[in-house]
Amino acid sequence: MSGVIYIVNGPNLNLLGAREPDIYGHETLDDVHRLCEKTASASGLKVKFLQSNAEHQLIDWIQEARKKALAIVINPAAYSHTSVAILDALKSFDGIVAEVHLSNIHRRESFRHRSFVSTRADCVIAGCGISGYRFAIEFIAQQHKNYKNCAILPQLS
Ligand code: DHK
Repeated sequence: MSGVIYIVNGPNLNLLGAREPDIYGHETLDDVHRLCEKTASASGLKVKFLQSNAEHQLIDWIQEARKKALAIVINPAAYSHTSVAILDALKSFDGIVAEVHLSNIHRRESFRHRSFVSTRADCVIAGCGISGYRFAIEFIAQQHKNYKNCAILPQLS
């Protein structure tokens, strides 16, 4: 399944549009899904769009991506700031990792300033709202084009 990007969304993002819209905006997770599909297809790529409130489920999807995806776009939501387990799962993934936060976590409470995931991410986008997902996919498409023949890319099944 080459050309697939896993889009992994963490806890409470299922409430996007209804939850603290002054911080996270009025668009829903379905809007994000549509935006991701559209952006990826413009570069001949596909997405597998996922959301869970459970840390173990996010880890299982990241592990699944090891054999199935060329890249992961992840918004770990609150797990960004707490989860060494998600960081470790991402470290087992050889493809491109793009970290997205809808809000600018650096302008918010200090406990949001550190993200464990950032130490593995190839790019980090924060504060751009749902456009952050578009930028992440465009980054991946560009990297994929540049490094298509590079030996460090994972073997895709
Ligand atoms: C989403 C969340 O749910 C928060 O826990 C993070 C992130 C920020 C976001 O901006 O997308 O702190």
